[in-house]
Amino acid sequence: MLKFAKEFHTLNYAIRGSRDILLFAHGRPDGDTVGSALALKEYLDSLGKNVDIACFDSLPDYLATLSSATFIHPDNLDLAKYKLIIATDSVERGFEKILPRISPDQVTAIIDHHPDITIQCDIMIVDSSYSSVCEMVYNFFVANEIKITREISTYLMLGIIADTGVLQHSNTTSHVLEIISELMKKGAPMAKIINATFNSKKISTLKLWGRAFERARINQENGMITSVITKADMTEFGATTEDIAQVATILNTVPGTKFSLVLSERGDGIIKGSLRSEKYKGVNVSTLAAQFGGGGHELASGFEIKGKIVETESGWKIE
Ligand SMILES: [Mn+2]
Repeated sequence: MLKFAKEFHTLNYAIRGSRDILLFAHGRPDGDTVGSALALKEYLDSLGKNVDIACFDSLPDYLATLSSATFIHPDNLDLAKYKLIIATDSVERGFEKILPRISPDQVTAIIDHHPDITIQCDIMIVDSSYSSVCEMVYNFFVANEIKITREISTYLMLGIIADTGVLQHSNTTSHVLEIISELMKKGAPMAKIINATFNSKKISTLKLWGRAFERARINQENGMITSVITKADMTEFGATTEDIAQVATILNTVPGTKFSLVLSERGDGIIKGSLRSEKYKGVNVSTLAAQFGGGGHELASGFEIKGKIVETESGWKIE
């Protein structure tokens, strides 16, 4: 039997019984939170529901070719009017701020594939063995025998392509490839999705990457490849935090390294550490992230610390 079959049925029952439904996408939205929210919205629209998507940030520019959806800041919504609220992907990036404003007679649901989720909702569909929330939402559609339209297939593929790094990360299971095949049959434009998410690079991105790659150093003792990105770099190239996202993944491809660490300044004195590894390298980066109060997956995790990145004669250091 399909995992979460019971929860998927309960969620669909709640959907059918609610007229006003709110979907919640996490802050600094990525392809998975966007794709899963938009796929669900397509379905809810087809049922004639009143649906809004709440997010603390707007839809990123690079996804504008795939959707013209509007994300609404939660402060601009009457949260009390929604009978059902569904949060998708990495829900501890904003949803925890919404929950205290929800009354007990509203139904809440989480669909997430991040480990160590601590918030509690009425319907919990959380399992870190999935590649993406879009994979889980695909299973939701299958469990409820919901028709997967071309639009739904496009949005689901977006999330899977984004979270598997175009089917390259170790979370690309045979089941993921079966789903991709099904979504292609339904009309999902795979090349267009890959172009939108990975293949088109702004000049600001390339310049920032160039700077980060130039600074990369390998520690021969532990196999760590590391680099830093300062606030000044971001300003110089007009780069956004989205431009940083793939640096750690690319550094991790250098032969002979065991894992990558990219430290980037995010303003307000916060430095974000992004860690990546690969299964065959035998390093669990989530334990490293945990040492700095962070978390995530075995092969992709992160943490935040307070400080500033400063260049010294012997290299970079955190003050
Ligand atoms: Mn995800």
